[in-house]
Amino acid sequence: MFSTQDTIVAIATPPGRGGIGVVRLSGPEAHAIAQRLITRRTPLHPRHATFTRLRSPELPASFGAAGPSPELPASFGVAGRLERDSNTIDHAVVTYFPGPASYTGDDVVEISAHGSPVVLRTVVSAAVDCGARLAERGEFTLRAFLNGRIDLTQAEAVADLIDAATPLQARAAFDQLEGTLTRAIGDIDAALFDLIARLEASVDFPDEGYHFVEPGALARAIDALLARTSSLLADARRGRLVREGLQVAIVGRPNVGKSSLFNALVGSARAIVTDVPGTTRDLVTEVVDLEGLRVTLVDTAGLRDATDAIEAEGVSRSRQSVAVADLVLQVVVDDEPQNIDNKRLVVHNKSDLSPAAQTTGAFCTSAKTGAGLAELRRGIVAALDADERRDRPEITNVRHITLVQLAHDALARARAAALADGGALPEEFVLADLQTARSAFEEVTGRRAPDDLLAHIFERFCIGK
Ligand SMILES: Nc1nc2c(ncn2[C@@H]2O[C@H](COP(=O)(O)OP(=O)(O)OP(=O)(O)O)[C@@H](O)[C@H]2O)c(=O)[nH]1
Ligand SMILES: [Mg+2]
Repeated sequence: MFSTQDTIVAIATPPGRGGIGVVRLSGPEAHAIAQRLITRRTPLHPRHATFTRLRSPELPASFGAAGPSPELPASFGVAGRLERDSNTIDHAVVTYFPGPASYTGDDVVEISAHGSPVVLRTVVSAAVDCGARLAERGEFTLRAFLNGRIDLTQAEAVADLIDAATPLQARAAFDQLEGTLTRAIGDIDAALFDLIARLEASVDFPDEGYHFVEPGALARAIDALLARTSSLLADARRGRLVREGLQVAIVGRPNVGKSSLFNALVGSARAIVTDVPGTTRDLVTEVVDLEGLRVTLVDTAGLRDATDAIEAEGVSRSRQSVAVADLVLQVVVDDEPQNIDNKRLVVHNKSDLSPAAQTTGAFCTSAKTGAGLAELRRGIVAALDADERRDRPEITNVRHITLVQLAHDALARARAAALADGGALPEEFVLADLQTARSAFEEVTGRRAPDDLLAHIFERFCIGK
């Protein structure tokens, strides 16, 4: 399904305009194609940045008519002579990374031009004219995986690192990219492999009555593996929270200032605020970074007997968001009765109007003046129990967690089988569960990865990654 025989091309920088834009080529023809796109005649020196001009072998008439870049200063002349060739596209810095020591493992050429979508698209289509194919989403990273440069967890870490919304997420993704999870799984897998090999030897020579592994020792060896999977899984909840973030719902009666508080915490006038009770009707969400923690804030419709069908739907959504939230901010303005539970913080808002009305244990804020907001932010982080989450978890991705859990369960079954009937059970029973555990680990790292799994994982990527 996936070929690495052709040469792929894509814009690697984000869409839009910028100082620099990068076009990336990867594949056997990358160097030859790049050479046709630049005016410099000498071959590109590996891993050296080369300043040159980009030219298009078949330039669309419209681009040529507008003139390449009339405003370019003559002092920018490359290779001695300023060619006002109508095929010239831009100046560029071109770097050639010969395989296998490149990002993808193939020959790679990176062309850094000015960050103009028109220029970059022209470079890409010129490369296609020279025989390259447009890259699919994540295809550069997929090639790195297929060429054995990185394993699947590291490829996934690239996407996580690019998507990271908080520094903590970015660090956890970077650790994974550096191979922390690869090593943890690799260690377990090596021990498992050794155990399986010894058991298989016993199975292969049953007549000798020779047991390579004594049941007690077998159970102890499995225990050691179980301890390692347990410690990975202990990290998992925290890991998921770091990766996926937490939900904090802001609820309360109409007009108490929920949307105003939401806007103050988000730092922009995201939600509509009016003095009409029942202003907010739908859920409004925004992701904020609270002391490194990714938090999705949810503003909700005020809770009351709804006056129409739209508001009724809004109120029902408010209730749902409370049910799924990790933490609820209950906003009040007077001493109304509150449901107190451990996932709820009471926030007494409009403190500028009624400073006296203090509820014990409540946060006192004014969305209008900003008073008490810093304390509320700290309170949210503390309530989310964030301190213990500040360490970088080894495992964050649900796919990995599910597979490690599966391996863990299989190991537990293998241990039980090893000890059953005082070790009288044939080794095959233990072996079957150990093999199940092993294939789960292989699926984490991608050593065993069906094409549809790969397609699913790389769909998440952007083009050019
Ligand atoms: N003085 C004062 N006014 C506030 C404060 N917070 C909000 N308000 C005002 O209270 C009114 C209602 O604010 P909203 O933020 O729309 O209230 P809400 O709880 O979202 O209301 P619904 O969406 O209708 O449930 C607006 O006129 C705000 O300007 C505050 O801390 N002090
Ligand atoms: Mg509102």
